[in-house]
Amino acid sequence: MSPYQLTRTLAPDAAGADLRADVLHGLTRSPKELPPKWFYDARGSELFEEITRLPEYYPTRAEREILKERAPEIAAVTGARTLVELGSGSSEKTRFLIDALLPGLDAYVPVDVSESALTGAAESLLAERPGLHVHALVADFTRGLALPGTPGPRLVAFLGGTIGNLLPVERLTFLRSVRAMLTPGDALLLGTDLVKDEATLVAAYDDTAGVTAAFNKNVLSVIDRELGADFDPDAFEHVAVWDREREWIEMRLRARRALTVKIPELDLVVPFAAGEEMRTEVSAKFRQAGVRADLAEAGLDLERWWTDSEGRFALSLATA
Ligand code: AVJ
Repeated sequence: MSPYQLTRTLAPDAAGADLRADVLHGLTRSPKELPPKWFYDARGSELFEEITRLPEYYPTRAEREILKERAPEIAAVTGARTLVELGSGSSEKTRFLIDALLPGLDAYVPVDVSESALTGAAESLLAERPGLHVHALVADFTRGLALPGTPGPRLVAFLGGTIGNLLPVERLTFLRSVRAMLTPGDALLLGTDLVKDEATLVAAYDDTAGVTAAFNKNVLSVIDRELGADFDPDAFEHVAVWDREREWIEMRLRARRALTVKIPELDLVVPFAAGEEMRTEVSAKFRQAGVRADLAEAGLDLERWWTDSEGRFALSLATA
C-alpha cells in the first residue's frame, strides 16, 4: 500500500456553497455575524501561524509544552495504532505525539478542509518516517466523518483549543459525532484553553503588533474575493471582548462609519450603521468541571487531565 493516500469527501465547490449560505444568513440577521472558519484562506492561515508566535498568544506554546511532556504517557495509555487528527493544519505539534506512538503506529489520518495544508504536512512527515501510512481526508469534520478502515485502537485528537470556536449547542453535536467514531478501546485527546484573568485573555486576541486585527479583517477580503463584495477592511475596527458570563472571547469587526457593502454574487446590499459590530469568532475558555460535563453529555468519560506548568491550557483524554 502506498504510504500516502488522500480522500476528498468535500465536493470541490462545497466551500463556495457553504460560504454563500453562511454570508447570506450571517449578514441578513441582527446582530450580524460570520463564522470563524472563513478566516483560513492561504493568507489567513499564514496570519494564524504568525499569531502563534506572538508574545501575547500563549495557547500554542502552552499546548506544545504539554504534548512534549506527556506524549510518552499518552502513547502508553492509549496504545493507539491509528491517530486521527481533526483540523490538523500544519501538524506541527502533532509530531511529538506521532513520534511517541511510532513503534506501534500504523496510520496517521489528518483531517482538514485545506488540501494544500494536508499535502504539505504529509510530505515532510513521510520523508522522516518510513513505514508510516498517511491517509489524509479533505473533509469538514463538523459534518460527521467516514474514517478509513485503519487498525485500532484509534486516538482522535482535536488540538489547539479549536473546540472553543463552537457555540455550546454545536460543541455538543460535535462531541457526539466524535463519540460515534469511537469503539471500545479508542480515545479522544482534546485541547482546551482555560479561563484566566481578563487582561491575559484580551491581550491574546488583541496583540500590540496588530496581527490578530489583520487576521480578523482577512475574512472581509475572503468575501470580497470569493463573492465579488466590496468590503473595505480599513472601514472596520478590530474588537476583542471577554464575556465573563459565558466565559468566552468574542472577536468582532466594528464599522467606523455608516456604510453599505455590495455582494453581487448574493444579489445583496448590506447596510452597516456607524459603530455597528459584527461577531466573527467566539473562542470559549474552559474549566475542568465544564469539560467533564460536556464530555459526559456526549457519552464520553474524562480519564486524564494535563495542564502546562502555568495552568493556562489543558489536554484531556476521554474514552467512550
Ligand atoms: C485556532 C481557533 C484555536 O480561538 O484561539 C487566534 C483562532 N483567533 N486568534 C483561537 C484565533 C484569534 C484560535 N483557534
